[in-house]
Amino acid sequence: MNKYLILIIVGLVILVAGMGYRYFILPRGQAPVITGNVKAVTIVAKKNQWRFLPDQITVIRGDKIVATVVNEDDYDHGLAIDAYGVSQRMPANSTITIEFTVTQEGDFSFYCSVPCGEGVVDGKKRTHFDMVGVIHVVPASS
Ligand SMILES: [Cu+2]
Repeated sequence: MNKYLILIIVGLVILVAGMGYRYFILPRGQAPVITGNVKAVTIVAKKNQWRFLPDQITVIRGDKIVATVVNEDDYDHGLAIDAYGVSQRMPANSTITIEFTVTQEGDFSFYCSVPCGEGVVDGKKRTHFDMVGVIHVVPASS
């Protein structure tokens, strides 16, 4: 048999197996959801506070998140959300925009991905490692 014909048949078998898994085996709750809705959020790295505000964000599963991220500090920070493949440097005194779609339900942490030092805020020591937050992705029906 022609080797190209064999390659095409193998390719078709893989394609059909993938579609079969997606439509017949993968539980409905685990399939990615995309609503097409856009949700704008603003996250601010507060000046000399080593914190993101807000540090708790609730969004609806399937929405596209357009995050305006403000760095008020005179030094760089970063914003990383491992679950959604986001990792972006936030240059000093700047505003950046990050877009991603929250296709899966759950609580996903975000954090500063650039070592940014430490300081004392209201008598308490705060550091780079305190720059964390959570994105709560809830189902559309709740
Ligand atoms: Cu940091």
